[in-house]
Amino acid sequence: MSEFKKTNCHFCGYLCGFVAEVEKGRVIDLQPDPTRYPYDPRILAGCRRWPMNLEVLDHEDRINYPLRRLGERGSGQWERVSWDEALDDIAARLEELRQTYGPQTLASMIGGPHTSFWPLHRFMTLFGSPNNMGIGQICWNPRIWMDVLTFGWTVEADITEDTGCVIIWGTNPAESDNSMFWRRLLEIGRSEVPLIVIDPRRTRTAAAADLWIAPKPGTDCALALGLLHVLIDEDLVDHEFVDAWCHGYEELVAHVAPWTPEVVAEICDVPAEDIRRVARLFGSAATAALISGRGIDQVGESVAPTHRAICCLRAITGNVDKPGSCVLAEGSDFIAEGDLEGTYEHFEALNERCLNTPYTPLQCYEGLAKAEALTERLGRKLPGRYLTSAHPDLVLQAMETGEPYPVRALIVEATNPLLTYADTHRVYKALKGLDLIVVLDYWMTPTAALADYVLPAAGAIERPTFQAHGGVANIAYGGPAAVAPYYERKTDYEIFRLLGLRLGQAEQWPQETFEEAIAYTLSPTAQTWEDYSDSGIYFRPYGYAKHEQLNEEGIPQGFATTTGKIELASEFLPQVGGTRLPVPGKRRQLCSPEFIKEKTAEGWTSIDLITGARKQPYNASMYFQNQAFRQKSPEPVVEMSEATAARLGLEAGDGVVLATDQGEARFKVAIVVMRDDVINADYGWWHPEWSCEEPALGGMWESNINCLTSCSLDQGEPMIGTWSYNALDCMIKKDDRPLSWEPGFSREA
Ligand SMILES: Nc1nc2c(c(=O)[nH]1)N[C@H]1C(S)=C(S)[C@@H](COP(=O)(O)OP(=O)(O)OC[C@H]3O[C@@H](n4cnc5c(=O)[nH]c(N)nc54)[C@H](O)[C@@H]3O)O[C@H]1N2
Ligand SMILES: Nc1nc2c(c(=O)[nH]1)N[C@H]1C(S)=C(S)[C@@H](COP(=O)(O)OP(=O)(O)OC[C@H]3O[C@@H](n4cnc5c(=O)[nH]c(N)nc54)[C@H](O)[C@@H]3O)O[C@H]1N2
Ligand code: SF4
Ligand SMILES: [Mo]
Repeated sequence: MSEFKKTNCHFCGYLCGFVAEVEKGRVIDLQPDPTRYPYDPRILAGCRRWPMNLEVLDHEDRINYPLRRLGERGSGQWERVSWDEALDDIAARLEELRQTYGPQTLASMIGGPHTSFWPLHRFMTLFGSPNNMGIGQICWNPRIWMDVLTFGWTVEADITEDTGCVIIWGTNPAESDNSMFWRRLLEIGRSEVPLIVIDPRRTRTAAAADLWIAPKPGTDCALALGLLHVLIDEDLVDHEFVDAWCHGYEELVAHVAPWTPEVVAEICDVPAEDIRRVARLFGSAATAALISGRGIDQVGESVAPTHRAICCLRAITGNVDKPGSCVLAEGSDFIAEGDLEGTYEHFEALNERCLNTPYTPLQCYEGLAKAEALTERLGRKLPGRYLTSAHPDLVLQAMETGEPYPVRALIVEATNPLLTYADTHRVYKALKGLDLIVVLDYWMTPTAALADYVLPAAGAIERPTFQAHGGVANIAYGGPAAVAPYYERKTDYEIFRLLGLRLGQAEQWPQETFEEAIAYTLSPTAQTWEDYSDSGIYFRPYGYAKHEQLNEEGIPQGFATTTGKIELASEFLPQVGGTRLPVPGKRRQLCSPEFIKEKTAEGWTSIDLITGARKQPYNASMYFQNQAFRQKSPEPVVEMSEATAARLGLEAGDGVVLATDQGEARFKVAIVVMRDDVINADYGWWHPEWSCEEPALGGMWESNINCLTSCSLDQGEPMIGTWSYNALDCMIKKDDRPLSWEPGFSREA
């Protein structure tokens, strides 16, 4: 007899609902669930990943039992141990290290939003360490910071019938976000509403647009300043809104005066007339929306000013919190991650040990406290652990040198840092020197291969899901597990809880299962776990013009900023080393002059580089196990325009090697439509079918673009510490050596 259970796919952040047919605790079939958010047949038809759920549940390469290292680190020799053996030993070793070096000796690494990270963060908090690393400086957070400090909270695009113009800036939802949002953009592209895409590559999103602007990478701040100049010059400003709700308009006017379209055209290498056209389309629409992404999140020094300038574009055109523009999210009704993590409760201890403080005065506990003092006025809690996450340059340094204190242990959850963190050689060396590494993953990865323990994580379908975006919006989606985890896998929550119980944290983990923890998270709301499981979503529609709502004293609540208004000129940022108004930063230089000279003499050419632009079907270093995907996209590629290829003497399919001071990686050339002065290299490539032991580490040294990148603070953004994966430089040369991805390649040859 089979049963039918609701559950969710988690192969992307969209978490589509499914119905699983379950027999004797095993899923025998899985079908889309039309009754639950966010069902859309077009999305499922366009998604190549979901059928993989069944295969992955019981894939022969999955890790099913706790593994303990035998032999040298990386030697690939493991023994299966029981959970008790593994957790008792890990806890004992962590306790010993804590006694010797203090709790800050434990660091952690996380990746993209593959799971709920607050259980790890809670564990770290209670252990006493602030040293969680991850996406805190490069994915999502720079935008959160600048939105919060300009508007008092985060903003989201609200594309409705009212929307009269859309700008998509440095994001390519056609590949990165196969969701309703992309479907909506396609409709906009076909309608009368102008759709503008700003991207050095002619992406599928750009192809759907009315206007494609391709600035030189990393010049977006100048472009935004140029747009502001035109809006002001041509009086496309919503004066009523600006007078009532914006602070520092006159300062902004003076600031952008020199940024004429002609000046900006020179910097960005786009026609001045295009800059005027974009400004006119955006400024003359009654309502306009603007969405940005990774293309401007990961550009080092310029990240904060670019986001600030974009905030100003929305504000002076009045496109804030009105239907069809960009709306302020609301704090969550359910318990926010900041509270689940215990960050605020243990603030003092974490702050004392925080490595970031003097280096990145915003991305640290002191910066968080200053921002929190503003947002708490409207009762909103920031996801503290992301916004304070430790800078990898500093943590790696503490691993390498023991300064300012030794970091000797590492927990790695849902990330593959040897492929996805900057400067692979450095990460590799640092990991090799540690006393204890614990990895939680589904698979043996190159990173897991270096661990002392690999713990088998339960995936979607086997665990409940609750995607809450750090609690910066009043929405969460997901649903229940269809089955108990297969074999001896456990949910990430349970693993951290069981470890916590062994380290004196018993009282802080009252909920035994992740399901109970989610039910507790929902407890302040009217929705129960059962309601949530049934509908697949917690959502309360947001209101508009919330700044006009009257507070208890009968005056409009305004914006949760220093001045209560939208801060075009920031009163806050100078307190943390920033400027009142956006000023573009310098670009990251990965190649030293000596290196360029030496390589040039050897026949290499210098060229601009962007990395990791999203493509289906892979996701960072994931899904390379899928044979159908591998057939469809068999080789790591570097994209370039036809003119660039001709200039470099290359043709489609040629092998090339890219290099910087940090290292090298090899790719195949693909010819696409994009700017002529830049190339785009894939990221995440390794061979899951090879064994992960040293020295091959799953083949990850060959085509790993992060062998070239760097997270060093010296050229990072000074308040947050953002490093660059875009707007980079590298050297390139043709390389005829066969790549291991080619058919017939033999490892022995
Ligand atoms: N298939 C797939 N989907 C994913 C992921 C994945 O790995 N694979 N990862 C997920 C994650 S972690 C994230 S953060 C999101 C990111 O999702 P997006 O923000 O949509 O990221 P990308 O698709 O890389 O789009 C960034 C775009 O910026 C452009 N760009 C690069 N440099 C510049 C620049 O200097 N200026 C401008 N204006 N544009 C620039 C690139 O050409 C690229 O098209 O995607 C998520 N979705
Ligand atoms: N050069 C370059 N580097 C980049 C980027 C870029 O564009 N260019 N993008 C950056 C960005 S935005 C991001 S977000 C990161 C992404 O970086 P990562 O998140 O490190 O990348 P993934 O390859 O998705 O690694 C996820 C790992 O987690 C495992 N996993 C998945 N789900 C779970 C789970 O529920 N529990 C556990 N325990 N494990 C799980 C997977 O098996 C996989 O090994 O990369 C960053 N690095
Ligand atoms: S769109 Fe994302 S969540 Fe939905 S089925 Fe595809 S991979 Fe899964
Ligand atoms: Mo990301």
